[in-house]
Amino acid sequence: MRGPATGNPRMSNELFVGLIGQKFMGRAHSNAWGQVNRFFDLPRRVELQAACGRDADELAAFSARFGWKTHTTRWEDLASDPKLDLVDVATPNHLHLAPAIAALEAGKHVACEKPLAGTLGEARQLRDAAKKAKRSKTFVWFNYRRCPAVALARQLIQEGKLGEIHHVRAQYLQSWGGPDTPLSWRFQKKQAGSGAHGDLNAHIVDLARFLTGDEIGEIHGAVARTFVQERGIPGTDKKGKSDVDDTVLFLASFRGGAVASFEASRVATGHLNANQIELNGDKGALRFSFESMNELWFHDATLGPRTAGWRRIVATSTAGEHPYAANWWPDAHVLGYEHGFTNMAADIVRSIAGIEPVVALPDFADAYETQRVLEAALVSAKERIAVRLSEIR
Ligand code: NAI
Ligand code: SOE
Repeated sequence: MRGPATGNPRMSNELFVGLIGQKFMGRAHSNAWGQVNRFFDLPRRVELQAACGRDADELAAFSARFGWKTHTTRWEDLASDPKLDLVDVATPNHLHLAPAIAALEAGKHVACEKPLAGTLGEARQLRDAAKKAKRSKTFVWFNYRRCPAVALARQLIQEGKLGEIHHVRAQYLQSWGGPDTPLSWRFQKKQAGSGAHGDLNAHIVDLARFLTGDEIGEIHGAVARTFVQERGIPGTDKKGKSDVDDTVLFLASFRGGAVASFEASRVATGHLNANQIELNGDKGALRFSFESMNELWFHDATLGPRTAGWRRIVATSTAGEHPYAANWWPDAHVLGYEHGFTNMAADIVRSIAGIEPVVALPDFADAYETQRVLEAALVSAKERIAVRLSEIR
């Protein structure tokens, strides 16, 4: 059965998905779409219908491995395929805009990788296109929201366990960006938009907004540095310009009054994937670190100084009703990186069917707010000034 090329995405027992991107995120998303009906009871069965990637030689093997029915090297084929209900965009940042807008204009739901775009201008176009495509739903793969420990933190904060939040401190520290790392799209401003900032600060700004439920009102100061100016071009003995930041740090305050610090780096020697956040309120505090992703640390200050202290919660207990726990393994048979994506795929399918996700899903409008914060920090670093978010549209 063929659906309309424009208008309302079909509601049926299947959800036909097309994916653009066959490398890192292509693999993570393929795994999530392939696993989701095995672990979640959902109103629709995901069909891995069409995969798209630039590398024709690898694409056939990729499609066969992950179970995609068809494949193409032209992303335009996905946007125009009437069978598809949802197009999943997992390409470099400069290649989110065109496929996502084409898919929205064809009446499809769109799931797009983070950051929403490399630039604020492109992110705005995506937000506006999503608003115009009234029947389509949009999603952005801020996957860390769906680590059970992070989703639990959100629930505890909503229940008031932290009271009034005063401090948020977030870091995303990696160390793969030294001078020996060859040039790729990730180091080129035209393709990536920015470096560690859009790549890593995007995640922790999203986490901070998600966890607090508050919006950042002002950036007080920021610093951006590029330590490595040129890198080897793969397959040649030449070097090319590496023109994105390697690290960006900034201070901010939330509209509700909390103050925050953010730090993203690709040259933080000693750290591999230290995505970590701590929130301190007048009743308690929470902290999460992705390298121990099943754990949430909670300090309940209402217990008083005699017994209060940091408690380690292994956030995978079915009896404890930890988010997503019942869909996976017995208590503390811990989850990994890929489960965050599968949990998100489940919430996307639910959301398309009109069912509430376990915790809030970011759409293009939401991810645009994160992009405004990123832009404000860049302006702050460039101009050496404080920047109010109301100045960034
Ligand atoms: P990658 O470089 O590993 O893969 C990019 C893919 O895009 C390749 O399969 C390539 O064939 C495809 N591609 C490039 N140009 C194309 C074109 N014109 N037509 C069709 N396909 C094309 O990149 P990676 O790491 O998968 O990143 C992709 C996106 O995912 C980026 O926006 C990145 O920021 C985001 N990302 C998100 C992560 C998360 O935690 N949510 C983790 C890693 C990346
Ligand atoms: C590389 O820095 C990277 O893969 C990012 O692109 C992802 O968004 C992050 O989740 C892990 O690190």
